[in-house]
Amino acid sequence: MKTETILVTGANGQIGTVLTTELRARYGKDHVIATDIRKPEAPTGAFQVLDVLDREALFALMEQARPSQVYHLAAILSAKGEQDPQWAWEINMTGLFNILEAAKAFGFKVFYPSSIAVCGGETPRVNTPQHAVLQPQTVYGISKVAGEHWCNYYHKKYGVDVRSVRYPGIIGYQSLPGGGTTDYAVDIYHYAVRGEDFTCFLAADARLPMMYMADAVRATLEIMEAPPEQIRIRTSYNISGMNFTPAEVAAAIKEHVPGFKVDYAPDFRQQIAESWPESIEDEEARKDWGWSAEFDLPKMTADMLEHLRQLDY
Ligand code: AKB
Repeated sequence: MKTETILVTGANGQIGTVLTTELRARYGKDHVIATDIRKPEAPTGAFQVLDVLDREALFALMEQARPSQVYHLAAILSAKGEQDPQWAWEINMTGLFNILEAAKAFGFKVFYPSSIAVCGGETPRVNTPQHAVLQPQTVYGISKVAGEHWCNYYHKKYGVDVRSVRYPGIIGYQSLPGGGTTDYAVDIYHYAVRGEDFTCFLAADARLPMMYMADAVRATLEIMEAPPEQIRIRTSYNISGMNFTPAEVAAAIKEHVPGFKVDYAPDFRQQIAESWPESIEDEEARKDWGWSAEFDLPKMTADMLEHLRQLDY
């Protein structure tokens, strides 16, 4: 087992919960410090309350813990960010600045999650290339584009080893998302397993890039473990898993849950979805650090349903 100390911000979130568990399996539960703004109901290892906006507290924790890697997941997502744009900007940008400044001072490696939300406006929507025009339409997307460039700046100017991927919508049975435009694709499975009808907040044909949690966590760990010379892009890498519409995921679920009913009531999130890609081209990640997704829609659906059926609702 490896013995360095790893720190995760936003560890109670959708990806943080699963990534922390995986890191603990690899590094030992006391070598992975989970942090979040609130305590989890049942901590599964070392935990510290941390507000990423509190630079003094963040520096004190880094000084004391001396992590070798920090996974900076604390952020406000696309839909929630639109409810209070300046608050979302403050959390997403000041939080990142505090982490990058601490990385400069203490010399740890950083993982920064970007998103397909960097796309918008004139970005090509089909097989979106790595190097495309980025005109995001949400404050979340604007903060992620700016964040990617600040990561690149800290790498070039101060030598901070910061690595990043643009996550598509992430689907997993272990945790619930909060405040995103792709959240429907997790909720729909829970409704199906509970035997309830589902109303989707996106239109039936709103195609978006998605990825199963197992692939997303593996991508995160693989980019962090790659030799530094293989990480040529220090803004953020496109990574692709699968893409589908709400109607297609509903049909995939109906193969296992024949009576499942879905209707559609698109709200403000439909407009966000329409500004995002339908599919992603990830040649650079494949070439540079060997990225390749394993799950497609049928394989993910079978696995999601199998795990969710074990939950006691
Ligand atoms: C969201 O929907 O905001 C996120 C994302 C794609 O970054 N899941």
